[in-house]
Amino acid sequence: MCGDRTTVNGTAVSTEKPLHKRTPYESVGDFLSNTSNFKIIESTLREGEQFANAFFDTETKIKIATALSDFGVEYIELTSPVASQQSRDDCEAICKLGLKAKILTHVRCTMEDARVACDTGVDGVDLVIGTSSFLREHSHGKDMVAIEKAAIEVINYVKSRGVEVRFSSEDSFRSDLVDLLQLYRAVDRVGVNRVGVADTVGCATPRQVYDLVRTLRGVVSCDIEVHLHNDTGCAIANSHAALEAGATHIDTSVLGIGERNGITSLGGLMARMMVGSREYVMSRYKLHKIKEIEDLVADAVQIIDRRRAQRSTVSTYHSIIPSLCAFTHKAGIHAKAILANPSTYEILSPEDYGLNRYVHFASRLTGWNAIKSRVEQLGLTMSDAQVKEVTAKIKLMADIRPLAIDDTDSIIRSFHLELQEQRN
Ligand code: AKG
Repeated sequence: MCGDRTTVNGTAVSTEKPLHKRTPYESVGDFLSNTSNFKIIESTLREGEQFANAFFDTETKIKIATALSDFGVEYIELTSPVASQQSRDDCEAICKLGLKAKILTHVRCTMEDARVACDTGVDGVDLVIGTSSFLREHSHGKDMVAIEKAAIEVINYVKSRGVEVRFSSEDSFRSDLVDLLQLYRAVDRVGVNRVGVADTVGCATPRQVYDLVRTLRGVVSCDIEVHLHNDTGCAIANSHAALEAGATHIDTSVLGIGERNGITSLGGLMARMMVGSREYVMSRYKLHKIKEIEDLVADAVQIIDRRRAQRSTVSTYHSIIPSLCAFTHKAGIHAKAILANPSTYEILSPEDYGLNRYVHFASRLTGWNAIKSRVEQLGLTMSDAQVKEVTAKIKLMADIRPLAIDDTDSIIRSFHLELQEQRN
């Protein structure tokens, strides 16, 4: 009855909906929907650091974290402190800034990682472990029983440290639904603060996201976070579908940067949510700051030229499908699995596009499996222990400045030379 006037306590009031609230697609509000009640977990400084071109020094991380907190995001997620010494120092430094946003760090679901994470002073720890058969086989080798046991032990530990804890199943959409629900129910029972659903390879459609989150909503009482990759261009639509189904937290990154084609972009999500939830968005987030933040990050990862060509409030870089980096794999755990079986982290094949797969091996996030593969490509021979030693040297250098392929190759070659000299 848009446009009607009615009387409340004797006073005539207009019941007409403001223009921005009217859409031709309005339906009876779903009681599950959180489209006007969600929180943002901003992961530019974690997922975004996994973007092929990203190298954030301490000063840049502090600028980005401060700008995001000022913008209004509720949480800022940082790279694992276990990734490198500088990652740990930066995490501690950001925790000490006293930002309004809560600071999280993202670690593997192990006691070793959780201990280091809790020692940094973060407000919350995001735990992750792969649950699809791809990742169970090629990443960590654990079955569901072992995953549940580890999850409960680590969650209890983080809680005992008085730190907020989230548990996420990597590659949720290619995991067995029954296994997944059983695992989520078990972690909910021990009092996890949030469970995370991850579309790790970007294969899910909005309908599949809606169905899984809605089912999960009936199984757990804790909050539900979603982490949605953009390989098939559905990340923003999937985020909206997740909120409609009852998700409470959405992971974003500025410009959508991340592994391969990245994840839900902060600017894109804001644009989507402004249409149906303008009041909520305007009450929490300083939208007028988004351009400044996008420029800050675009400068830091050197994609400014592309953006200038296509300026928009909806981030454009990762809307190019497949983007230049769609088949680039950077994080240590990704590299290990992708080298064993490309399907672990790819839903599309580079060959179909006439492109090549690239396993990044020159950053602080690089793991020893990627270096082992490079050592082999260079025709050199080293034991696993020696590869781990040279990986530590590469990470040390990568903490200081961005490394080119040649830099990494010369660290490997000179280490190999030293080994040969020791032998002679
Ligand atoms: C992914 O699965 O793509 C991740 O980056 C981890 C997501 C999560 O921790 O929820």
